[in-house]
Amino acid sequence: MASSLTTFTDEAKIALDTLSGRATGLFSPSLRLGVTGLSRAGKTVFISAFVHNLIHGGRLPLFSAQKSGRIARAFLEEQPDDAVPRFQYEDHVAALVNDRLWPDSTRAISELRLTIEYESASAWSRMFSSGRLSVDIVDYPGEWLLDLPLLGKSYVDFSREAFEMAVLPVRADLSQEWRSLSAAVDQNADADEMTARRLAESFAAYLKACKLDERALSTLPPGRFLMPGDLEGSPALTFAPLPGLSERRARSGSLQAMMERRYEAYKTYVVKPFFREHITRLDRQIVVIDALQALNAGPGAMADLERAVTEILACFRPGRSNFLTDFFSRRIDRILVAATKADHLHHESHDRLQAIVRRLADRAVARANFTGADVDVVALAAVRATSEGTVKQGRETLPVIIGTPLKGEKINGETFDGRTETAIFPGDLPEKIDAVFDVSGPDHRQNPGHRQSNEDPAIRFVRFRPPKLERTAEGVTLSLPHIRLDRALQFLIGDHLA
Ligand SMILES: Nc1nc2c(ncn2[C@@H]2O[C@H](COP(=O)(O)OP(=O)(O)OP(=O)(O)O)[C@@H](O)[C@H]2O)c(=O)[nH]1
Ligand SMILES: [Mg+2]
Repeated sequence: MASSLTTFTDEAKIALDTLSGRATGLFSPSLRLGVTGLSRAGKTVFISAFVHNLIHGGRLPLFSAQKSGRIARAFLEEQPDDAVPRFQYEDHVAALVNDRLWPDSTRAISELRLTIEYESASAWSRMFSSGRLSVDIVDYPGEWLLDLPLLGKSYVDFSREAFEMAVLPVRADLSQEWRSLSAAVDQNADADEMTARRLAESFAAYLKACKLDERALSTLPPGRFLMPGDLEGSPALTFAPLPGLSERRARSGSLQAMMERRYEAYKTYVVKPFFREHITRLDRQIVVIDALQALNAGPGAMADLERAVTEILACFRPGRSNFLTDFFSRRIDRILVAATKADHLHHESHDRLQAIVRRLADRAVARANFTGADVDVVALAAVRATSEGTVKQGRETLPVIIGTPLKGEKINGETFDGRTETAIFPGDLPEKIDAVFDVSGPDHRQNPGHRQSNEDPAIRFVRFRPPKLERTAEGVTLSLPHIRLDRALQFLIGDHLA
């Protein structure tokens, strides 16, 4: 009796929660905005700048609610999900503004609720809208998203594809050690924990090596091998693909059977809950990419970035798999693909960068056969670390960018101390964008993996410290400078404040 009573109250409570959730939703609408991208792409900096500019009334001429003075205030509120870590906004902003340091890498999911009080532009909407919008911002690793395709793949498929990717010229040398280790094991031998661990560690080391700066390759699944979160060392993360598997059922008790079971556990306990609890509840999505890094590494890295964006977009395609159709409770209607760090280029190149991202996103949309949401692109800098100027060199006047390179950064043999401002000529992006995608071009054929360090990259890429913020006479720091962040805001939330 007692237990059925609990069941009843639990159920009633869930029903009530849902009802009251709906009711509050009516009076104070909320919008769930997903922010994703591969590691180091710029998610944390983007969210910090997004929130900071709204709270502090930053200069946002392309964000119409702000421009027309209709935003009364924006402030942080308690987030709706108790079990998700909070996005540590205050820490990130303190690092950026006070210490002029970039925030630490975050590597897991986090959430923040920003509430905006505004006045609608039309008298009609003013009568019906609450004048409040809560934006729930969810920051999560793109690596985790790239796991979705695993749901439709058996362990044998996963293994075969992993080996196919590993022997491609861009990865062959990096995967060498793992492949030889795999070749030496017998998948039919008795399952052995140490063998499983050695293979898993070697496989993870190969996946990590692909991400190193000079390769700049995008990620291969399983995403948690790179971003384990709290699952590090669990059996669901201790498996690896095996070579040359047939479709025949693995012998029970064999190494293959063990690996297969763990692969299935990874899907059940890691991939599915993540999608159900987080991805299917999103309304809008921004995918942050580091296109400059890929451009610098050459067409192979660009092709790889395009593959990752294609797979990411495919995850948001409604009705993709039975699993997702069952769970999508909301529908994502807008997706923004944003190339950040545009402040590494002179403004003359910003439109070119945007054109490159447009091409990449268009191809990804076509390849993912994606419909159902508006996809837009932007080249932006969430935090602008540089200013612009010109330098005379002989008769020529060169456009330069001026900033404080991070301690230890090097240009032409000079190493910076993290305090000295310097002007650098960043280089131009090519006018004809075909070349940057052309994996059959001479640039790529000579060197399919990556540029040699002695080759001149497209852009001279130095990492700068965050900017020094101006203070007013009253000692108030002004908002964080940016490039086209307002355009991103307008696309992502502008229509909800109209
Ligand atoms: N100049 C400049 N650098 C940026 C900008 N955004 C990000 N960066 C650089 O990119 C690095 C990574 O940015 P994060 O925002 O931490 O990236 P993330 O996607 O959150 O990375 P993880 O938390 O590791 O997944 C920063 O440490 C900066 O060096 C920007 O707008 N301008
Ligand atoms: Mg982060």
